[in-house]
Amino acid sequence: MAHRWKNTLTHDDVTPRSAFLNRRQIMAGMAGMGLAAIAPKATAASDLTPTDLDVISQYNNFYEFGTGKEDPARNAHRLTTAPWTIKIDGMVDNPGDYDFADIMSKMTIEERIYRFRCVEAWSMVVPWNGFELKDLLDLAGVQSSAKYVAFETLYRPHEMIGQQAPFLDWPYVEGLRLDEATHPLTIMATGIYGKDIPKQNGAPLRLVVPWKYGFKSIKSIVRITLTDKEPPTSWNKAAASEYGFYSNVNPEVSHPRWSQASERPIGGGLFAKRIPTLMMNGYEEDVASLYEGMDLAKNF
Ligand SMILES: Nc1nc2c(c(=O)[nH]1)N[C@H]1C(S)=C(S)[C@@H](COP(=O)(O)O)O[C@H]1N2
Ligand SMILES: [Mo]
Repeated sequence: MAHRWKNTLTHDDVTPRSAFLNRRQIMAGMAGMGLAAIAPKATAASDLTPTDLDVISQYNNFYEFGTGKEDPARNAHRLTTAPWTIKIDGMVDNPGDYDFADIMSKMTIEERIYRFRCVEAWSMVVPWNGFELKDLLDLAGVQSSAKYVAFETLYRPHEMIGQQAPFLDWPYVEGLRLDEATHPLTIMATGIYGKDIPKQNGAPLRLVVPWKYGFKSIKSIVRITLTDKEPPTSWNKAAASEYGFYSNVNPEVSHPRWSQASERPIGGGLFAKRIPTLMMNGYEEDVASLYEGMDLAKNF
């Protein structure tokens, strides 16, 4: 494989689920023989066994539909996702309203199996389908003055009923530096497990930046703006001392209220133990060069 992210495997190729379950069952047997100490290896951080779809789609953060982990699955059915338009504006040659279906007809959809690490210290492995954000930005024609990309989620309180309460300053906004946005690991996800992305996971398209904490991966995007200024981001506006602009996964920099050294795999079942968190969520080799010379403890 020339590039790890140009991954042509499907989720069935990466440790088939049945084999994973068998290994667990074998270990359940060993536990009875006093060998339980080896069991945590089943969920080593290098394990890219995709999390089950029912877990990925029923344990969510999407405050537009409520703050509980089960609220999005319960409430997101209200969201209308077709037609869907994404405004691309700012420092681009071709500003305008881009129709989602039209974008999809032009993009190459790939599968990317990524670790997903929330700042709350839980994680999953998600088999996303989507396209590189760079390909969409190329359609818009980024001008050389642009340094950052700003993103905005839909604001539609009668469908996104969480927006009727001031949980956050709506609409949800996020941002990336342009070189982060055009990195080949950065995708717009439009599916999971080969099906349309569930509404609670950010239909019809959401950002996925696998080396950053999950809150950077903004859902249900309606606007993308190219700018020369660092854009405001929702969690930084809510608590600047806790959530910075960069938000790269970093086991060495604690959240003011908890350690980031380890994480809890969601849906891991009987033997799920906390696993060590990897620098840049395991993508350090691919992206560390973007941050050369930067103090990542200060620029958190
Ligand atoms: N618009 C919007 N995007 C969002 C959020 C949100 O509340 N609203 N939550 C973020 C957080 S904190 C996380 S961890 C991920 C969760 O994605 P998932 O539910 O698909 O696992 O979405 C991110 N994107
Ligand atoms: Mo999160």
